Amino acid sequence: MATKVAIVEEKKSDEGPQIPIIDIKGLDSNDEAVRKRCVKQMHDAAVNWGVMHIVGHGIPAKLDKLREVGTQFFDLLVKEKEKYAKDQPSGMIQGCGSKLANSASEMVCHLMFPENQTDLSIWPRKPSNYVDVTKEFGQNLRVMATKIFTLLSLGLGLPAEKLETEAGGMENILFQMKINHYPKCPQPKQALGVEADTDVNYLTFILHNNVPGLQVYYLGKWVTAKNVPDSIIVRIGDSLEILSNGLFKSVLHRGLVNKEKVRISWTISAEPHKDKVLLRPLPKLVTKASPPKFGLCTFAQLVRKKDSKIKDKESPAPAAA
Ligand code: AKG
Repeated sequence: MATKVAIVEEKKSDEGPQIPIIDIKGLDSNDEAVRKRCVKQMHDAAVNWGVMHIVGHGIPAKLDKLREVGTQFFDLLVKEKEKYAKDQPSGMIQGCGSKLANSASEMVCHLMFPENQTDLSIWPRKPSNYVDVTKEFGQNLRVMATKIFTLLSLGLGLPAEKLETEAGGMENILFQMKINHYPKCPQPKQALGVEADTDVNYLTFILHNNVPGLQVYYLGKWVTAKNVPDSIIVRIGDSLEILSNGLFKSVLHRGLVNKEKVRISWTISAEPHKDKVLLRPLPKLVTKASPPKFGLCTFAQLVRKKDSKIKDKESPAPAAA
């Protein structure tokens, strides 16, 4: 039976602009006007917001199952979870650990797709159906990701498959699963679950246990993502902003903790292989009127550049001689 999670009452959720909701069933419609409307809605959301709620994806039952096994994993005793502890000194970045802004938080990470590159030995073994449920969800999510790339590609005036192919296709777009577990926080205003940042990847797919906390920055204000039944939130990241020559917005976001409820979120990052994909504005989007806004780089180079910018910001200014 699926775990039922109470929805925390959202205050002021109807005030001001809200993250757009896009029903992607429209892509498969026989009616051309419906398909065109769906493409336009997706394009406008990617350009103006860089984030959207996706509904009509056809996998609601899988979301409940995924929430159930993830929640059960975090209910395990610490000793059991330590079996999956990240081995950071050895460079192993998958596993279970605590690297969020709020150190009481925990997370578990592992590659989910392509399946031939995953290492099942580091996926949680408990609950016993974790692997099957997560694998099945991954296969469904991969299909949905193609639909999103297709809609975005058509919205840019490109052939349907162009954007995903340029992004690395089935082999070189990696899907990394991360489950964040944020304990209740008596002083939520003093702590952030995830600090404000943009994603460095192409797309992030997010679901949570119906406890709101994700905020995105829109027109000078933080907007909280409301609970939209059965939706998967999709955020645009820096790598897709580059391919679109700056047309799509890599959205600034942060994650809040909750005073009364444990918050769990599942984020699946779709990102380029670290050195097999060259990121650069797609040639069709570069014109005299719209020169390239970004240079050529691999994902590994982009990540390094971003990390060093963050470090520069954090390190104190050198003392005057
Ligand atoms: C992240 O882990 O990158 C997030 O943005 C988490 C979002 C959330 O907890 O809702």
